[in-house]
Amino acid sequence: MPAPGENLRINPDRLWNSIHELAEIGPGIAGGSNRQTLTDDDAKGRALFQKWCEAAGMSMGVDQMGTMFMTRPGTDPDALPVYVGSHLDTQPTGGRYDGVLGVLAALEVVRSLNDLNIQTKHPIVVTNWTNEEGARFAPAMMASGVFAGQFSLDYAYGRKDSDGKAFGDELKRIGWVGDEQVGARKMHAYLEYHIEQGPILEAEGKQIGVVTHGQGLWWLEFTLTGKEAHTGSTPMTMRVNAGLAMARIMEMVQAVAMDAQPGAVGGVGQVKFSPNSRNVLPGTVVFTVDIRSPDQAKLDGMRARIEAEAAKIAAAFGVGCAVEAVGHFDPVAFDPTLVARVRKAAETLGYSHMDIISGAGHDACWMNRIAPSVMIMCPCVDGLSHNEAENISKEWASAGADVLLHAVLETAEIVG
Ligand code: HGY
Ligand code: MN
Ligand code: MN
Repeated sequence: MPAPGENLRINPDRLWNSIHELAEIGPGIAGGSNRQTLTDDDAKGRALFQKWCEAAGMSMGVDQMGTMFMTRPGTDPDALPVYVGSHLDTQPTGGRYDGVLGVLAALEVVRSLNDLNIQTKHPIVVTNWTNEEGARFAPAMMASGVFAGQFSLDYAYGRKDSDGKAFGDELKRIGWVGDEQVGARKMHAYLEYHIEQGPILEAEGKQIGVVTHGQGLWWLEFTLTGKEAHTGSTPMTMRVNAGLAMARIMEMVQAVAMDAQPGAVGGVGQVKFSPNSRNVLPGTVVFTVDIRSPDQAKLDGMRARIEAEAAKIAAAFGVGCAVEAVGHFDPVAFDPTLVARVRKAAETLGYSHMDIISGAGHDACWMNRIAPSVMIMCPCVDGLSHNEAENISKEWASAGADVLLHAVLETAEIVG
């Protein structure tokens, strides 16, 4: 029986092939992925993942948010399971690896344990969280947020996409409303492997990111109300220009984030003009400001300043201004015991590593509130993510999966 040592590794080709087979479902237009949550492609991807897991001897449970829990039994039925997962939903112009790497590496850990005939005391549960991205239905990390008690099921079911479709209706439409109460499951620990989605590991020449912390986040949705008017015949002095007010607010957000350097980011990724006609000044402009920092005081200070200054900018243009927080979590400190276990696994395997703070949000950020949690990261080319050109090497992918294998084995406790 092999024990966690430098020769205990996953099967790189099998992991890599699974990633690219799944990528054929919900392909993007430039080589990446567009498998948005609760679409027919999401349903197809779920079905393929379920088939693979059941072929690896796992049994499926699904909760009322559609999250998939695939269990490999442990030798002690009373031992709380070790959960290992991430998400299979993608951005509209996402990459092949964001989320997918973590779910399929967790499956690869189970496949490797099967190959090696290794049993563990604790069950292992490979997890696919519904709607991590928050691209179609805000907020991000929605299902894991409900699981961690941050959002009610009703709130989540009522969230609407840009076509006015409700989350609950879409989950029902694709046939993935499970019978388990969300959050009823208890965890011994939660581990998540993910691409860095930033430039640090590649720039530092490190194979493994030992994730000690995660940035906190606010998503502030602004609704500016101007006056619809003709872009040609309305004199400049008579305009109630919500579009111009939005532009000034976006500039201000940039300035606030730059003033908060180092360790802060701020920007806008989504804007909706109404009526969005070329020759009509917008009556309404809705946009979401995304600000993040690992420092709680800095994060909350940026929010306060942005909301105060946005109100002044809107008033100066005679534009109505409403703001709603549609996403939030505080900065996260992951479990020190698990962090040390990840670092030790990288050292045992001879992989270069460094401690890192996660720039992006992940389901682990919510799990960390209810169970000891940790993340492992691998580099990505040019730090690029949420872009179809997102890219990693097979070597990077499998190094992190090897570390995941060892960290999971230490946590789930080998038997025999
Ligand atoms: O927004 C995030 O950080 C994650 O990609 N959902
Ligand atoms: Mn992700
Ligand atoms: Mn993402």
